[in-house]
Amino acid sequence: MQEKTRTITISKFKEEVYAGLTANPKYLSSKYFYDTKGDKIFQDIMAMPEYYLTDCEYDIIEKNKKKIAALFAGDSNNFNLIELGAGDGKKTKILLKHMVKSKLDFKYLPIDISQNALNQLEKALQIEIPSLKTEPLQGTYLETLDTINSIRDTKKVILFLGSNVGNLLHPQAVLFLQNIQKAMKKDDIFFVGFDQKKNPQTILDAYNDETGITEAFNKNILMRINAELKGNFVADNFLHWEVYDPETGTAKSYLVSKKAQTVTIKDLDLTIFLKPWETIHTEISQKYDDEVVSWLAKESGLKIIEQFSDEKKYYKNYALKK
Ligand code: AVJ
Repeated sequence: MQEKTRTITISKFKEEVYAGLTANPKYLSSKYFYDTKGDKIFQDIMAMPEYYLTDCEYDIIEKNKKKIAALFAGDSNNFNLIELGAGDGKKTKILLKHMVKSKLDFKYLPIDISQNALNQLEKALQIEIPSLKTEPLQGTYLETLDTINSIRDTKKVILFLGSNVGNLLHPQAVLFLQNIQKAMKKDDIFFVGFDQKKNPQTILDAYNDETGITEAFNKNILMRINAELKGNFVADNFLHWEVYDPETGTAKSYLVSKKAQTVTIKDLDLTIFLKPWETIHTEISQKYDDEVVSWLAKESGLKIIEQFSDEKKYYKNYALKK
């Protein structure tokens, strides 16, 4: 990463950590889960049997790859496939392989907040699909919208898999989707995954596995503050706590302080005091149904043109147009 970008990223991290830990109630943003260690833990999450999201979406893409590829290509002979939050690209690779085999003319532009994830993805793609044209881009979704916006002459297919939109509450999700819509032209396609409402226990289990992988993922944000901002959080002094409200479809993650404790973060010149059982809210994982997805689409000026689901109806991918 360029030095300038890195400085900006770090000061943003500092700023947001400061704001969150001095707020009442306290919070930290889940976008900071993804450092090298966090990327690795998230890969472990995706491989857990409880975390059904990845398997469902993998299934949907595998079973429908022909249809999806045809939908993406339409009658254009050249397009850009832009992926927001590409991560390790496990699911996208099925599509990429199929599309390259079908001789579709396209370029793949993976975007991710984690430079580490992008480097690994690029390396893997060079080996697995050497003829694929790739152009990785580091940044948050919002930062990279500008780049997406600047691609005007070539057809765009925007991928947003993994129910990543679920990290946003509805009002922010609408703003985000409106920005996507503004960056789209008539023939462009937005292909997005929305995890569906289901038995609340299934959802709780996905975010509260017995092996403690999700716990380690949640606590990794504290470890990152320790490493990058000279903090002294003690992971064992916190509980990983997950709640799911079946009425709103909102799953929320917390770190709960097990006792009265002080934490100092040197680089922020900050000492915070946590009361026993005080919370730090770290993540939202919103769940959806067709009605809510239709509402989100309408609010952001998009139309659902097709949808795909797994057999259990746990998860859905929707193709949207302007
Ligand atoms: C990558 C945001 C889709 O919310 O399901 C997994 C992240 N957090 N386990 C999700 C996550 C805890 C995940 N997203």
